[in-house]
Amino acid sequence: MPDDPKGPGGGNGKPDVADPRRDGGVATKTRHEVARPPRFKVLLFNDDYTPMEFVVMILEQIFGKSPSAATQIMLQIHHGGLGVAGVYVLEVAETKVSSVHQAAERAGFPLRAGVEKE
Ligand code: TYC
Repeated sequence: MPDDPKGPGGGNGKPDVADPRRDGGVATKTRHEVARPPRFKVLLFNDDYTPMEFVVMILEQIFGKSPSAATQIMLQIHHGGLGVAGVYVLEVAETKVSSVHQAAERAGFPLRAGVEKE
């Protein structure tokens, strides 16, 4: 194959940011690590009415916890008022919260969840 006459930038007129020498003239540091998006805890809150077994089931089915981890987290919530069900990027965390509320409402329990920045 002959050299691409458009050059390394691909000829689309945009600065070739992948090459730190062709960053469009903006002062940048050479990147050694990939950017890490912020993480968010999904919290579950205690209440007086949701059965323990239901919370354990939620922790297993929605948060992928083992039966023993789910039981430990449920007991932490029961005794401490709240607990961390998992840590995710924001969009995933918000989807988990919606799944918890949907399952709880469907079952007629007042279980509540929320998101907190790590
Ligand atoms: N406190 C509830 C009970 O005694 C159990 C429970 C645990 C409820 C955790 C919610 O997030 C919760 N049945």
